[in-house]
Amino acid sequence: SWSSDNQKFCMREVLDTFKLCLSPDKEVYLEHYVAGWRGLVKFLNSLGSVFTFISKDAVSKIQILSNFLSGESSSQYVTVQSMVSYELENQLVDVNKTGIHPESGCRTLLRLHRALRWLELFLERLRTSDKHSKTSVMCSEAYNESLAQHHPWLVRKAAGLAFVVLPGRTAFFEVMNVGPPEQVVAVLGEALPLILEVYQITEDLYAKHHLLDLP
Ligand code: 1PW
Repeated sequence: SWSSDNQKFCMREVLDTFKLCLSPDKEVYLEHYVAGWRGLVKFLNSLGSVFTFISKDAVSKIQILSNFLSGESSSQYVTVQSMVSYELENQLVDVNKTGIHPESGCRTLLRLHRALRWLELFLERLRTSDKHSKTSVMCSEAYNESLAQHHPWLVRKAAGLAFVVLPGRTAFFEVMNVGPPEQVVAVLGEALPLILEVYQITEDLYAKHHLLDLP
């Protein structure tokens, strides 16, 4: 997301997009979820070219979901809840792990959902960190606690190498472009509970339908 006046990335706008995800009755709007991820990808890309390897997969997942959002069944893809019902009712999900529906909305969103947990853990560490904390350590701890469990060795290795060259905390805060460190902390403190809620609602929905291990 880019602010209109200076054309710079602004993390506040991305976090605001995730806030828009929740409907009044606590469903998750797919359009805003995807828009939030678009913003995160811009952020990753502005951290440097080593992160393109990480963002590339997210970009392809975003593209798959965008195609559903603008496709002929778009009315079924308004919320994550309606997507899950629609794909399950129409046998569009590879629930038997036979590899017949490799690009279902359900399995595609699951990958972003797992990555959102990583992001949430990382940003929570960042929020409570002090000026001596290392972003690389916070990022890899968050990764090992979450997404790493779903990745093969080679991806874990590559991710670990990318974390090492993450900008330090001060530079990282500057790239986020939300103001002085106190402001970053405040913005994170406001946005993280909402991201966590989006995560938890999705997690509960997927658990209820036994979709958490989709291949
Ligand atoms: C500093 C902020 C960090 C937040 C951004 C998180 C981005 C997450 C993307 C990680 C991608 C690593 C490389 C790709 C691995 C894929 O194999 C994997 N995808 C994900 C998103 O984990 C699994 O997808 P697949 O292969 O089953 O289609």
